[in-house]
Amino acid sequence: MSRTLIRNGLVITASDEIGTDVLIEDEKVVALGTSDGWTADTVIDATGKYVIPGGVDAHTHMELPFGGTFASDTFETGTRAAAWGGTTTIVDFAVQSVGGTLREGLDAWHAKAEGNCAIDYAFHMIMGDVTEGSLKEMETLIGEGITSFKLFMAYPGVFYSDDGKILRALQKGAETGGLIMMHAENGIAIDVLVEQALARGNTDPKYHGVVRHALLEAEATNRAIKLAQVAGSPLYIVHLSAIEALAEVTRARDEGLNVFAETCPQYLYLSTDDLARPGFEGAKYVCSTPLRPEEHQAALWKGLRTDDLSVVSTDHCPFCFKGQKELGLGDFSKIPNGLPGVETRMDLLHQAVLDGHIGRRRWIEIACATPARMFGLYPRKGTIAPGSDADVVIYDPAATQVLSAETHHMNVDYSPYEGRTITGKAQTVLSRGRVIIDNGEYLGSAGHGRFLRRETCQTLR
Ligand code: DUC
Ligand code: ZN
Ligand code: ZN
Repeated sequence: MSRTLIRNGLVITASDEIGTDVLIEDEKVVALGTSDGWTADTVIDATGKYVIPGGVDAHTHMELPFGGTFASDTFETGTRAAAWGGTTTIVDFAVQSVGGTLREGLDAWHAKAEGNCAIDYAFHMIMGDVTEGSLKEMETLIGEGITSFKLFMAYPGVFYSDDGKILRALQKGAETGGLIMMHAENGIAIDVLVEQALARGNTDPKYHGVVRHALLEAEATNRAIKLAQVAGSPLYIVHLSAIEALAEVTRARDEGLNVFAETCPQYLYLSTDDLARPGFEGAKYVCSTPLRPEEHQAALWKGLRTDDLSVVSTDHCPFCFKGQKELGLGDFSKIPNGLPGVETRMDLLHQAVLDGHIGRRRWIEIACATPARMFGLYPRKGTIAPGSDADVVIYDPAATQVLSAETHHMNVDYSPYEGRTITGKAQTVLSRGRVIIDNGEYLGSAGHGRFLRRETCQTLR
């Protein structure tokens, strides 16, 4: 048995901040307290540092096929980058293709991930084809720890589900405990606006933000909420970016409905000004839902404080500028949708603590504890407590760093935050008791990360 002792740090969880020591045996946290009399093989001095749970990023897309190309991070490169940024669990999206089964999609994702991950991983399932068969398969998958299912109201002809299919999936979710995650944008209306914009010669990246109108996010969010209400099902809205959509979620929650939503750092820190950068630079900022005008940011921060937004995940879906984003030169609708972010989420949210948007415990709540609870991983992940996996980050709240593609570890040739200075950085990262990052050195290995079978949602009211 190996024992690690982390001494003299400030342990921060979603509920507490305590100056205490942490004892780890093999892969688990076994005790918090005063370490007098405790023996250990390895002692980590965390004086002046935070000791926080490893981040849980509940929304990533490693190797996602999209727009004729693939997201540029593999499970190997993407999970390694996550580790550098203090994230020790990802929940990625396996994809059911049209005409295929959930099983085929899940098997393909297991094959991509197994033996390649630096940190632990789990899967949601994208239902690209809601049929009698795939609805039945939901039950089987829940038994295998795939307990959440993403549907799309956008992308007609690719991932899109109509209202009937959505209602059936929500009903199945209500029956089985599977949580439906919704990409809430009215894709049918958006496609009309795309066609009209291109016909007018409006081909630049900034038009991506214009056609994906905030009201079409709000309308879809409202419709998804009503369908969930009819089905008697909880609902989780992914990557919420618009004030108007947040208002729909807030109203539903005020009515007492089990409606939850996440936002992502790009919506908190970037805006349509970035999409409108000169030349083709704006393509670096094309994702869906799109970036919004800057005034939406204050509403999202408020939503995070009031818990109308419960989670910050990344929607990490990187495409290189050269050769991938460039597929949309002359036609914004052909720019692959997605931004990198798995490495920078914990630090950008720590910056939000310093900027006064959220408190320290709320930082851990939205980045670690709630995503773990929402997706059935708590308290194994998302906290530091006896019995939890020893996924622990020694975090230096005073270290400064300049975000840049030159220094990041994600497999993508640009940083959306190039040149931005932020304060705070993971110094040492443990995944199930093993040090995988230490003072600027990667000590992990592909294949250390294990597949996590998840329970059903633990957040229902
Ligand atoms: N949004 C993105 O930006 N990328 C992948 C899929 C999605 O919904
Ligand atoms: Zn989506
Ligand atoms: Zn996504």
